[in-house]
Amino acid sequence: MPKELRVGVIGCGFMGRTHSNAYRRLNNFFPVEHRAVLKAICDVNGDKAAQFAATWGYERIETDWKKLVAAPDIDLIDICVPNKYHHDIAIAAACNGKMVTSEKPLAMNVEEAEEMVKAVEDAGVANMVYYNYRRVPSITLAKQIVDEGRIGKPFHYRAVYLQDWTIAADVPQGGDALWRLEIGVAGSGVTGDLLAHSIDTALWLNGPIARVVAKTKTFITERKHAVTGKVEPVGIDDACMFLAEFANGSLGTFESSRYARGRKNFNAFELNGADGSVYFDVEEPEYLQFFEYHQNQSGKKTEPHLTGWRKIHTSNAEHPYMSHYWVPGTCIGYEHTFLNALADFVEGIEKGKPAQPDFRGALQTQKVCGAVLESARTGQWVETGL
Ligand code: SOE
Repeated sequence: MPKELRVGVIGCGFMGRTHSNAYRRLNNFFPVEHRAVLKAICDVNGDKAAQFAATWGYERIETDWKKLVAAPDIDLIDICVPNKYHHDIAIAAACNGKMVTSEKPLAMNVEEAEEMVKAVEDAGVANMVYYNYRRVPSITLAKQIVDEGRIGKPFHYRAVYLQDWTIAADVPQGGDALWRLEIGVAGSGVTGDLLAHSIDTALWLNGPIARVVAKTKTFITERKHAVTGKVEPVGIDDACMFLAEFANGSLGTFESSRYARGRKNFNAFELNGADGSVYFDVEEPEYLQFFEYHQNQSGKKTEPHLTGWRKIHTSNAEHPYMSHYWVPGTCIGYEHTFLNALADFVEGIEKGKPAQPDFRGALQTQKVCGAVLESARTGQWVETGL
């Protein structure tokens, strides 16, 4: 008899959908011991929850998250609501002995994140934050290449994450669809939303960031509130750029904006080391580009006439996660990054090796975001404390 993993998901938005899809597909693709059971979906709007439950196959709905986190038929609470609610839900769930997973960023700020780490660790419950881009096979392959020592001494890390959906001045802020623009609900703008992904990937590939200096910009300073209709100041950062110094001595540049006309979800990075480089951009997610100057196994330099960037189609069974899917040469998509993350989480429970980033891991990203925002306020270099 497979063990059951009875899930209660809180939030019916974009992330509620990506996570629900992952639960539904888990046992089709990954040979884990647990069977995911979509027990309950929670949203304050009961009609919305009922519609969502019918679409995704949840057994029941709940409109009060406080009831769900205490429900005896739930093993895992999965937080897919706006950032403002992560802290209270996660702590209540952990206090009730539930496993907890959450969408990124972990919290509104470092203080909240630290309290959440303490709660899950005191309760001894499994936990993870969905930094899903780590589970793009090409990015996981980049990690493998770095860990194999093929990049050599790192010099530069370069990340950009660009979108363009807030350029129009008449886009409101707030409400179900546009809470990412409301400071009191999101905590920050592109820093916590987009750069948090870039930072998580950077920490994973290139180690701790020691210090940062940042500049943020809010291009449109007032927007109508989607619910109240009142024109209110905009408190989020529309764009953020920062310089970073990694603990390993390499230098980083990070750039993010929601005003990069034409860019819908351009999440890219490059790492340059003495022996090689890797480059990825999510508009071509099935490729990882790798430049090898010096082969680490043979110690030989690549022959000059063969030197060049390799564009690796990450679709062989030997590539990360791909043995679970189709035949070589075929691709997987955005939704599978959540499925891969869930599979890692469940395997982590089964093997007693927690999937990363857990809450403590995600606290590192939160600290870098906090330092970036502080630096943007003060104009000074800020130590991250990592
Ligand atoms: C923002 O537009 C957003 O939906 C992020 O919140 C997600 O984390 C990102 O992956 C796609 O863009």
